[in-house]
Amino acid sequence: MRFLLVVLAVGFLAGCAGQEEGSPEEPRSGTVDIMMRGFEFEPREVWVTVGTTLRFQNEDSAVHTATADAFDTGDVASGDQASVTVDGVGDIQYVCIYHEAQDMTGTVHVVQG
Ligand SMILES: [Cu+2]
Repeated sequence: MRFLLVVLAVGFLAGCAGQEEGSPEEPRSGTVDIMMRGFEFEPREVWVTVGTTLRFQNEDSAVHTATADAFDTGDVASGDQASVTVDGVGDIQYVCIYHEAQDMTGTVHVVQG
């Protein structure tokens, strides 16, 4: 019985980790939250399907952006959020235009749903 509980707990934790970022096999869809926290995007890399909305939430005191060729949130003030929708398959590299030099960058892998 104890063994079973441990297996369930590990499975639950693995499920949460997968849910957080998705994977090539199990991309996320709907609305996916990406935190702007500590001058980093979190998660830094996500897998989503075409049509997914990315909701960037700024938990820092500094202003951030999430900027790519495919989308641009514009300025996101402290405590604010901004959403963009990805509508094409491919890998999107994005940056915060203010903190790119501090390696505030992220990647969105957009795959067919
Ligand atoms: Cu920034």
